[in-house]
Amino acid sequence: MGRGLFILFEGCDRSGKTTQSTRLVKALNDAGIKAKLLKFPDRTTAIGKMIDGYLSQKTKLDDQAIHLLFSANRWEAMDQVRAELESGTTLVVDRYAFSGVAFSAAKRLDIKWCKAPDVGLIAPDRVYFLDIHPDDAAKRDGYGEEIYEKREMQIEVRVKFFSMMDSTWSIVDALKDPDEIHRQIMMLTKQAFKRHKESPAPIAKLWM
Ligand code: FDM
Repeated sequence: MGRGLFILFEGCDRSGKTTQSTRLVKALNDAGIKAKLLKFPDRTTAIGKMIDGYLSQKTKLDDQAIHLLFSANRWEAMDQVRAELESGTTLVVDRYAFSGVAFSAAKRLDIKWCKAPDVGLIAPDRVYFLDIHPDDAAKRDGYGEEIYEKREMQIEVRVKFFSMMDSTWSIVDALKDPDEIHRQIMMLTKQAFKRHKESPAPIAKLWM
């Protein structure tokens, strides 16, 4: 059996990543493909709890310090991620290093500095960018509770995401009907499996 695929969902807040990543995992499992959902930040670890305190505005941290904690929160998961992929499980991930860079660079940290701690993480096979304008996202439920859910910040974050896109990314219109978005994502994922079957690629490293 070959390795699993490493598939990311990225996007601004309230773009529907959680809904769509959950649906993708269920659909893959229903089709007999071993798949699991991961989420970053993983707020359950010791590092994740510090991140949660910061995001929910209970504690304050320097921009640089929180950036490094987000990265550390990914690194602490890498052994597990590699083991799962090698055992044939496809991992669907709700946010990853691109969120790390987009949010910190939106705060005016240097983009090269932002990327550095995540260099060498496992690289994604595919990235689905659920694109929504922050003004539309602001109309959705629950918006505005966490530290970054502010219009100016989200607009800047979206620009930073666009600056990092390459051929592994697909932009999905997050304002479309959720069923239609799911169908589009399933189609893209089937194509990714087909390509990987025809020419299997080893697990690669990010930004190297
Ligand atoms: N976020 C997320 C970052 O600033 N850096 C990161 O590396 C990651 C993974 O944390 F505002 C931000 C993005 C978002 C917040 O988002 C947590 P969720 O997806 O709502 O938990």
